[in-house]
Amino acid sequence: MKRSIVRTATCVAVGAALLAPGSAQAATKLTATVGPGFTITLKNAAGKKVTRVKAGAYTIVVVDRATNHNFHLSGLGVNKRTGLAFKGRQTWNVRLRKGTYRYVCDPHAFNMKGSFRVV
Ligand SMILES: [Cu+2]
Repeated sequence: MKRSIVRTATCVAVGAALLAPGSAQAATKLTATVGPGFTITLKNAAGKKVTRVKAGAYTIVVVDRATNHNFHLSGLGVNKRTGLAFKGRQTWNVRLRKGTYRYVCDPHAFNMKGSFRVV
């Protein structure tokens, strides 16, 4: 009886340590969307267009809705893209560093593009 109480207390303590702020920073989630029309966007969890974010770990869910468009993100330490013919969802775990990052649809980079600052 006594032993099981000790074990329970240990589990709670370990769980609390994992959730403690700063101990293991969770990645910030962003959503990238391209297509089906000639649109490309990168939004935060609040649904706002990303223009400026803090350096750190990010999980980018890429929703590629067309086989004639792709999503290509590039910047310091990052160069990732979906295949042009690919249609579906991908999840990218990236570390964004200070600087400017750009995203485009490669075949339509002239007007399907965006950028944001990492500070
Ligand atoms: Cu395109």
